[in-house]
Amino acid sequence: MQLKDHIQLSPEVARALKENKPIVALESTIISHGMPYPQNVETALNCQRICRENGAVPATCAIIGGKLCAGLTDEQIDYLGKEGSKVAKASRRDIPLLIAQGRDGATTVAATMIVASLAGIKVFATGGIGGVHRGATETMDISADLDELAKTPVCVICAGAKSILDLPLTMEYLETKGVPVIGFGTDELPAFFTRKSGVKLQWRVDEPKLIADAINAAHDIGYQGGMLVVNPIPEQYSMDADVINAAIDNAIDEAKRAGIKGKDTTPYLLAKITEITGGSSLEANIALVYNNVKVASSIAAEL
Ligand code: PSU
Ligand code: MN
Repeated sequence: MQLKDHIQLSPEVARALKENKPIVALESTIISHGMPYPQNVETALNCQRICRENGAVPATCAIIGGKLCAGLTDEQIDYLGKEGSKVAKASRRDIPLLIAQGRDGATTVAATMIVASLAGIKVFATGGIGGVHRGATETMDISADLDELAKTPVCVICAGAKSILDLPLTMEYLETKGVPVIGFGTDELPAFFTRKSGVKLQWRVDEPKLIADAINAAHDIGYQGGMLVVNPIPEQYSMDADVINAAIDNAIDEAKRAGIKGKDTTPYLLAKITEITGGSSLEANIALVYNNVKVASSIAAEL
């Protein structure tokens, strides 16, 4: 088999690629493992709508029946949301065997970057990326998302990373790996639920056009790796730092006590935080994803 036999583009995505129209990739771990049903499905469908309203074609990515899919039907999105954690969480390391077994996988940021890149999609919007976990000096728990950003030429738009992670160490790691981290209208790394983290950024850009120019330049020169655009949660949805940080500390304690490890850590913490905050963190999470999809669409339109 060849590469094209492993990839399945939706008709809308295939047409947009042929006609060089703006396209935004979207991930599916956030659907199956990042949010509860039915908010996960509602959010995924709304992301697609927001893309279209902003002139871009949405390409929600997943592995379905062993195919690397860019562009899903509403039924497939509903399936990924309803099945939830029964669907494999698919990161880079899981791709070959899921294909070989003809199985389904909800793709993480790392795996979605791989699918997007193979399909020829340059821009990808999500909520938050994985990173260096707190205590990583002991556990070595560092998300494969970070190494993917150093390898695969896709620009990821996110709201920074949750402080379930060690944000200063995450930035150090990205610096070592040579990943451009660009603040969209900010000098500071946003902390997902809040607009500030205290971690300064090297680059601030206020116009989508300049980011698009940088993406084009990177592709022109065959630059290895992607870029990370960090876009703060809109003011009116940002959470009280003390409230959310207490919830996060609490969730991390519970994860430790329950002995959660490896790929289960992030989904466990996300669910716990939603539970502890009585859903208010989920509302903020959804709002910031929509905002990222909007910015990603405007970047894709300028390519
Ligand atoms: N952070 C979030 N929401 C998410 C994730 C991270 O705020 O849904 C998901 C993304 O799919 C990300 C993955 O790529 O978790 C990272 O998992 P890990 O830390 O196991 O690499
Ligand atoms: Mn991990």
